[in-house]
Amino acid sequence: MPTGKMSSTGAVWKGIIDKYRDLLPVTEKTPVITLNEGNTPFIRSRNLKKKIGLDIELYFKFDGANPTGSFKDRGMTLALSKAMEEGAKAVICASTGNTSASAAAYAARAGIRAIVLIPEGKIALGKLAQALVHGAHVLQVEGNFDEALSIVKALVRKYSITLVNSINPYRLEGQKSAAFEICDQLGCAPGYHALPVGNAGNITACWKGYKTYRDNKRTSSLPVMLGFQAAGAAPIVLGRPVEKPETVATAIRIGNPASWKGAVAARDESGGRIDAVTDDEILNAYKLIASAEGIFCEPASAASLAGVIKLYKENYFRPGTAVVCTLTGNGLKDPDTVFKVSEEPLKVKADVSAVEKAIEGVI
Ligand code: AN7
Repeated sequence: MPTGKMSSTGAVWKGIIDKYRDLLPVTEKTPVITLNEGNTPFIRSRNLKKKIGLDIELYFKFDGANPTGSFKDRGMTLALSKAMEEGAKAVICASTGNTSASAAAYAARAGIRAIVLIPEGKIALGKLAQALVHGAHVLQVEGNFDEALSIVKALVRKYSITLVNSINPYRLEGQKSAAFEICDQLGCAPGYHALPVGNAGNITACWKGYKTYRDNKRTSSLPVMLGFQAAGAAPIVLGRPVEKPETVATAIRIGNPASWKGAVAARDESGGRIDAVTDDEILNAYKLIASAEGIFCEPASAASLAGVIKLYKENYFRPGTAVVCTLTGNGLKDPDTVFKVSEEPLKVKADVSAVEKAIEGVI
């Protein structure tokens, strides 16, 4: 007989604050604002070895399966929970799309307003739709992400609104949970962890997460961190800000990353690399993950696999070592890019013989 009561011992997933509370800066007084984010699929590559000869133990951490479709939810649950604890009435961020979608959703959940600044015409339509439907106050700035972030920083100095870009330390604290989960799902720390790099918060957070787990004796080793920027937006690779960043991967169209130093530390402390991949390499990997593995991620996310393919060709990887690619965002956010890499579907008459003719050679 159903009792209507939830089992307190059951394995019900209640989000990353509930799961990793002992490793996060929360107390009993912190109101938990959650959409049950985290616990995302950890998927072993099945077909890339045969398809392109990529002979490594490869896994995808599909963070596009988070509630708003990106890894940002991991940080946003903590940022909004702490903001509510501190009595915030509104939050604000600049965004290439995913941060604004996540901030809008978690602010709605918390019952406060979100103000989001996005670069005009340069965010995927699904992300804009999310910010709007969650009731954020959306401003399209006639400029790029870096300019929008400078404006937001100036505003929070003047007004009491909480900044929820990744310069808010709670964002990175929450995003550490991706590293915790990877270790839990793999049973140990991976040998290598590859991520796309935009504002460089995620690579910074994951590296900190691996160190936290190691320091707490939950793992005994640390991975080599690999970050990949788009070639047209690769300030860390170039060693200087890029004034007019350009890439098809609009999520990482960022010329002056806020967590630049954190990314360099992750690279240097782990003995890793931060490299650039071209838009062609990104789109190639994007199509490959979807068509050969059944996982639909957004273009920026595919920079991780594009980079792994690039390094594999240089004989970079130690054999027999697990390589994890974070797939940061869901492909459904940006359907427009699909039509850049796919052919239009055939049109057929509505009769059996016309369809038979059209599928000749397919079956
Ligand atoms: C899908 O939403 O910066 O290096 O404003 O959406 O931690 O910035 C998004 C970044 C990778 C880069 N993949 O992560 C924003 C924003 C996706 C992203 C990144 C972003 P960071």
